[in-house]
Amino acid sequence: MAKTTDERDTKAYDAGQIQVLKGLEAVRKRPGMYIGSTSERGLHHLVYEVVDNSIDEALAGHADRIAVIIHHDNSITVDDNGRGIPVDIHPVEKMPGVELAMTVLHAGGKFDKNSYKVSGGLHGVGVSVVNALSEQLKVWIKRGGNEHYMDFVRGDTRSKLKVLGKVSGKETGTKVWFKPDAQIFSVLTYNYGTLQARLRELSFLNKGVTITLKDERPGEEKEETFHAKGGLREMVQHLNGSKKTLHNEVIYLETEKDDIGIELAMQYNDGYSENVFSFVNNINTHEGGTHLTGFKSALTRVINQYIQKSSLAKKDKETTLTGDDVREGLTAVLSVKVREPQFEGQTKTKLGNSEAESAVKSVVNDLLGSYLDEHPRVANAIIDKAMSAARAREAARKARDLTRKKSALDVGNLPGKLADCSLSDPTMCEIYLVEGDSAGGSAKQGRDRAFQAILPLRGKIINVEKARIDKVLSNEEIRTIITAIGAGIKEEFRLDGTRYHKIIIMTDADVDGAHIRTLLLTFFFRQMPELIDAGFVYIAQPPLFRVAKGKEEYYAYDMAERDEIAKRLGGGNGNGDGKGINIQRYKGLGEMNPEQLWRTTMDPEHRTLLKVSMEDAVLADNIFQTLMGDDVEPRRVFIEQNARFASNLDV
Ligand code: 0RA
Repeated sequence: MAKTTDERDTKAYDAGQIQVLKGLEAVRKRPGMYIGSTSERGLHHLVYEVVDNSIDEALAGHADRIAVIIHHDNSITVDDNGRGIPVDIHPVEKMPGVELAMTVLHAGGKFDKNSYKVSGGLHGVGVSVVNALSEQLKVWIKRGGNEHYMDFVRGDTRSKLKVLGKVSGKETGTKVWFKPDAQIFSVLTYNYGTLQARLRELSFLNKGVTITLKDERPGEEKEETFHAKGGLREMVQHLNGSKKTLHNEVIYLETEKDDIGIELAMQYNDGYSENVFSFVNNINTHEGGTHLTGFKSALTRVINQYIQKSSLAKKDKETTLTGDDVREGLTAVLSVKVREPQFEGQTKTKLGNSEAESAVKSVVNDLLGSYLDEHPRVANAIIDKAMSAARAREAARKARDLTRKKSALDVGNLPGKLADCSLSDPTMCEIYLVEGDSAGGSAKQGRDRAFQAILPLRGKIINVEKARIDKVLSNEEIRTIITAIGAGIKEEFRLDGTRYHKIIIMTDADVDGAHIRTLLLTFFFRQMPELIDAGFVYIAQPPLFRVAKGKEEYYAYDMAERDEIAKRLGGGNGNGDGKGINIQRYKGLGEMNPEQLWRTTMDPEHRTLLKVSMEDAVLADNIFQTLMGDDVEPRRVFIEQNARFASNLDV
């Protein structure tokens, strides 16, 4: 058969090069397929991809230092002291190893089959993807006594591999510099904090590796070093921060089982939440998976077994602790290294390998079991905590049954303090949660009783972040609120059960008022987040000043407005004083009579309400943690600066 021109041209390339063209063009055409997005996330992903390669060298025992630099033009350098990417000609692909790695998709495995590669899964698309998506990339390799150099433009080789000069034979490493392509990325500015968080995490996850991050951008200059001699132990200490711990030593194990590397660190604090993080090959498995299941079931089993074996069982022999009980106050990080991870789930962050479950389960059973035997004081502290969690769980169940019964939409069961409205259509109805009995009284008199209900709250309600659920539910004010709203809480919350579509928090404009408001918002956030999501929670805005002249009176909601009104009333002399102008500063809601309260704060025609939004639940959670955590100072600052999670909305 006669050869066509096309076939002859094709033959002029070798197989490897054809793949080059096809491969990297595909990456540039559909970058999202390889790095997830071309916005900020994707931009940072480029750095992680290169760093992952260096981490692989470290895990194979050949590198212990990785340096990352953000240059003035948002180009990046990643430098390591590993073996250096191979530079010899690949026997099949007929090009230097480094060129193969940089220009062929998934070339990694082609020249190092036996090494223990753990990066993979989410990242692990290969450094060639970074090359394809960079306007320019340069690589320096110290290997075999020479420094080699090569560079690329948008994935294409610009200059062939060359030797720059001699180095000492012991000196090895790889340095990659790249500038993300403005034709590809919509965001080109690196966020120091994002890189910092990931590099710090990598240092915890890869014990002993020193990672530095340097920012050279004008005005941003800084440099940090991340190094965790104790690995995950230090990560757990970092996570527990200033919390009070139940035992000093972080419980730690590191081993290998069935070819799976397993590292676990855990420490209990006296709080009520569970903070367990899991990783597979350095990737955060947000959705958990088999490894996490193995850990959780072993933990529950080991602790229950310890109770059975010890005399504790006699005291409390009915108790079988649940997983939730034994994880109350637990901070733990589990990291496994798996050769061929199967990632599943919505965001591909759930491990599917079944062998990981049995390996982790058996290791935690054995090693944690003997740890507890050898450390009875630690064991007892943990068991005390879990036992009291179990008792609280039981008490909470009873309390919940009680509120559930009471919350039937039966008017007879509504709390006595509630002045309910006469309409019954929830979409028309609103409830004011009012600080104090006296303001509550004014609100009851001033309201439009057709659609406005008033619930006065006495004193401060309980801090729901610091108290356990049973205590929260036994608090009188809290129970009253739950019953009045009528939609239940937590798992049993039903949005369509809510009796009001506006739940309006009305507190004094002082620090105490801000505190009560914060406590209420924390309560809603923790117990009825759906209510915030639905946009049903509001904050009333009472005026701060009354400005009057003779029979004319106006209300001002801030000082600027006060001065403006005073100026107007003052006949244009701008002083606001004298001339019979009376300025009253409201210190509390109680200083307003019912009529004033209605006109300024409750009348839908004139009032301003702030709608509480939860656009970013994670951010809200952080804010509440800051507010309600153990540190007093940030809470004080926050309260003084007022609610940040409320967005202005005229209703
Ligand atoms: C394949 C084989 C060998 C090293 C590497 C890849 C390697 C890649 C990168 C990327 C960044 N830093 C890196 N360091 C090493 C080693 C082959 C050998 O020496 O036997």
